[in-house]
Amino acid sequence: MNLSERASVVLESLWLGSATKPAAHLYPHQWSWDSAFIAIGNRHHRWDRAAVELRTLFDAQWHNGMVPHIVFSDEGGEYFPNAGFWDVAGSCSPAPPRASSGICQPPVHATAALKVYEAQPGEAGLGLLRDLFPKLCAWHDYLHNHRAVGSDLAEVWHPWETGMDNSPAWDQLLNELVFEPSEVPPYKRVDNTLINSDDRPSDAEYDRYAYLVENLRLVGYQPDDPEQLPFRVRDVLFNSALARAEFDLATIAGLIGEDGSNRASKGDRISRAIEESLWDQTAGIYKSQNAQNGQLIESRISGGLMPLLVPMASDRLATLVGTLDRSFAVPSGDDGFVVLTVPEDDPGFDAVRYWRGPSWIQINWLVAEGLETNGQLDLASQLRRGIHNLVAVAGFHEYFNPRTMCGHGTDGFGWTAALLIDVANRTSPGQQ
Ligand code: 9WN
Repeated sequence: MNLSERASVVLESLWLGSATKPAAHLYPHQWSWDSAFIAIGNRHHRWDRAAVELRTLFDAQWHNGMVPHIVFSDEGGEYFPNAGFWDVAGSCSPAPPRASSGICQPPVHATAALKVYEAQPGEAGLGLLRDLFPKLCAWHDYLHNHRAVGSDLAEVWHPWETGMDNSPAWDQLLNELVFEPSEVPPYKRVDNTLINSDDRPSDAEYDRYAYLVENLRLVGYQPDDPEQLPFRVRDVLFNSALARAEFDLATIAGLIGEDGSNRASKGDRISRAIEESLWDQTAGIYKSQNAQNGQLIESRISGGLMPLLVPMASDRLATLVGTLDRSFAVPSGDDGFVVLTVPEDDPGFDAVRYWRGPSWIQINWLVAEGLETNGQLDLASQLRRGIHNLVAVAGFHEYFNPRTMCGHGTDGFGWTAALLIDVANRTSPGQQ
């Protein structure tokens, strides 16, 4: 069996009937941005599933347009925080249509929908786009109307919304939270009973995650006054994904005969705000902003490369590619490289702990996509080869230490398998 076929077996084993769980035990329900990446992989061999995956996710869309970060499945297993802990039915009015979490994840869905369409650009693809278009518009409008507080950039209100949950970028904000132990609802972790706890966040971090969920639950996850929230970040990855998704939504509009000009102008506005507010010239990288005081968050993390997802001005592009090469790129095989989440010389770097250094395949895939968007075709190919080389040696893990070519976190991971399929379909057939 070649690597792509083995990846298909992984995805098959994770199928829940109408969506794919990210991993068999650690993440046993549907996750928002995982599903987008899984659809991007499935479009090559299981187009039907790619389409169902996106439809199922959007069936759980809230009345205010938010796409929740977890959609709980009856087929799924034990997870913390479970549906009861979020209690969205008891806390929100109107109640969301499905059991879900009360927060969201990076908006990569229009990008995924367009890629799924491109694999089947006939009536089936157009039908999917027609169904998803109003839902994608409502999702993006939720972010503009409820998350862009005094800025064109959307805010995240929990580290889990960034997708890079345990990044050192959030350490200071989490450490500065002021709360009584009684404000942390009782909970029991499951994750550290399933995999090596050295790979996972600490208990002190989980207390803060649980406290932030409780804070949001108390206001039905829809605060009247977001400025009172204790964690508010204008995350660079989240907003770069949104800018790209607006341009992709404009393309979708054109394909189905709708007017997409307002989507493109929203994409322009966000891109401009990223350039104006999130660029750190001295560090040569974009940084997220603490919305409470407007200051940039010091850590250099791979999320700061994501403005590549839209076309950039040539001087910044050259600087950013230099930073990528100097601080993030690690060789992977003889003819490729991959990107770390945190540079090795950063004080927050940890080679194996979740989001504090290792390479994640979806981040690498996004960077390759961004390099291609900006005409850096050789680099994009080397990065895709690096992804392929890493997975070929280490297997379908959740994330990797590229220095040792070892996998970490859980195994049999959904987006690793899916994006391997996508990468293999874009490189020479011999590599599959
Ligand atoms: C919390 C599912 C998710 C990914 C996130 C990743 C991790 C969850 C967790 O797993 O987060 O959402 O329990 O740690 O950080 O990016 O979507 O794969």
